[in-house]
Amino acid sequence: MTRILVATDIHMPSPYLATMLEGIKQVKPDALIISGDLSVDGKLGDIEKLFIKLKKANQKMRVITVLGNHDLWIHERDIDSISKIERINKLSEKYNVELLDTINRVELGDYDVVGNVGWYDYSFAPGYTDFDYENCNPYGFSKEYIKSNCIYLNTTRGCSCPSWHNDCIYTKLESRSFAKINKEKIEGNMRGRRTIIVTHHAPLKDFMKEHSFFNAYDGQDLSNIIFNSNKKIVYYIYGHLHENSVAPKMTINGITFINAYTFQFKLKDYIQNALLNL
Ligand SMILES: [Mn+2]
Repeated sequence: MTRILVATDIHMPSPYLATMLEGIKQVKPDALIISGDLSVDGKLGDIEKLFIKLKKANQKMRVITVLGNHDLWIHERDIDSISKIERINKLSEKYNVELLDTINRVELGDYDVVGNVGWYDYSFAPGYTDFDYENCNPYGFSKEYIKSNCIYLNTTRGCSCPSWHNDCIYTKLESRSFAKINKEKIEGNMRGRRTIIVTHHAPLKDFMKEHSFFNAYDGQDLSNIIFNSNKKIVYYIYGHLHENSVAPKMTINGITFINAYTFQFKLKDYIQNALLNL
């Protein structure tokens, strides 16, 4: 039997890290799977701290992760978000962390684990135009206004528009193409064995509690991959929605979908709900 703990949206520096580390010590899992957003604003130092603490908590435990939108946010030394993935990959190799954004597939007992950040293609909030999204303009703010108010990642408290809305400023990616490529990679990396898919972004619109403009940034519809009976998906681990998914754990057509975010609040909940015995 393989014991897996799941975690998501740790957002280092994190108030949930202590709970997770205690959970790891008590459960002694064979592997920890994290569905992205390791950091709050993409600082490599914060990601490195997380890797060090996880390895310290249990040296034998494998750490398998994807990145999240916050991890792809760029700073001065990052040319674009793709180069950011490469930099985080180097860090992952140093700490023996298996980064699914660059590794196609890893094996866990009889299971394959595939995935990546996922991303959004704007299809989760229909009814708005491309112009609305591409100009980050839900409130009629100009792009210049949002840039001047929100570009300083360290002073988000003074920011008058939601920072998570500004991926189009903080990341250098063409969203639709990136989402499409990541979707194709996931499909191409499955090979008919029992599979765990991991993405940061949500794969089904039905998981979202609310329906608004901002849901465009929550994910993209992967139902045609997920519900293809040849694919043998057993678990789907995702994040990004924090406490805003309809249920942290739900089974649809034999596939268990897990967003472990709320389990991380209390040690008892974490140990009970975030542990999978394969
Ligand atoms: Mn996120």
